[in-house]
Amino acid sequence: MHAGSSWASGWLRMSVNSAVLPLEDDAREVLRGLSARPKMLPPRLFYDAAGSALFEQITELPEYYLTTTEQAIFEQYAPAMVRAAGSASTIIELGAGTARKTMLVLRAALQQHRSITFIPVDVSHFALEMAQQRVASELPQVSVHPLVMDYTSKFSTLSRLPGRKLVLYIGSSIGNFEPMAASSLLSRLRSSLAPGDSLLLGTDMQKPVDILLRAYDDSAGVTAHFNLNVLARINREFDADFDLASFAHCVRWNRRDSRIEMHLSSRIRQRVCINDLDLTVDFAPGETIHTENSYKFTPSMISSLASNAGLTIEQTWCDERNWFAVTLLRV
Ligand code: AVI
Repeated sequence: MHAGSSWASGWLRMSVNSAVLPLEDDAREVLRGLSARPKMLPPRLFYDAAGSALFEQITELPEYYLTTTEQAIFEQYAPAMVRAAGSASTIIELGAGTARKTMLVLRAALQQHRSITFIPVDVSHFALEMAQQRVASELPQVSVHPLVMDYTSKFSTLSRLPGRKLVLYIGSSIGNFEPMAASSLLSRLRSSLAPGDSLLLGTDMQKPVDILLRAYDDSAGVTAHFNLNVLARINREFDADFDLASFAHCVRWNRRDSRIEMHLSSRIRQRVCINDLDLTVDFAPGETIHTENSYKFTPSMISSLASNAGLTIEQTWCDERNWFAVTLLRV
């Protein structure tokens, strides 16, 4: 794959196939996941347009402390973070979302550099447009070059970007990867950066279980809706007949692996047809589809993640309850 246009010309695009490949990947993963025992689906399937909008709603729920806690850390420490990162003039954000917290970093970077380039990276055009509009209206001095790319599979484009780089990977998105996959992702990221470049990594920390369970099973039912939306997506994209009312949102704390798990539990014995995949799936009452893991970290888990990826921990910033951490890692 190659960048289809010069990075200086605005939007960066991967090859023409990038719009087609994910669908084929989705079909393969739905087939494999629903044929497996226990049944599972990859969490990236949550993020169609409806799922992305539901996730935005989740970030505003009182029970979902992650976003507000991380935001408060950035509000307090963004200037210190940017100083500690050194003289980075190119700021890259993986899984850019709406770039709310990033604005704090960009503002702090502008205090230290007259010219800053911001590269939000996401598979979703929609998220990138929102990020671009926000930065253009609030910080017109920053030059924004959105990059449409699946950062979970490749980083090669990043190595061609000029200047000292600071990568933001925040929101505890790393927590949705299995530990080996998380280390491998960070290690591939490290290989595409140069010595002296750095990464700000946001991680949700272990805390009392009742707080964790409420964050993923909110009283307004938004997270339940977000979880069930994956079945609506499979109905629409693969001509399936999941009856959403026959599945229940189910959240568990897995102490051994230090993670919150989301499942969809079949309320009854039932058979579901996924016509486009020529697949029939039988469910026993109470049988589940495992849809997401969200790892909750300890300082030693962050240390292992960093050392497995060949990165050095330089500094960590936390809120006063130690519920969330933002760690500066150096290449
Ligand atoms: C995107 N990610 C960090 C969220 C999390 O907390 O693991 C996804 C999410 N799942 C349910 N609520 C939010």
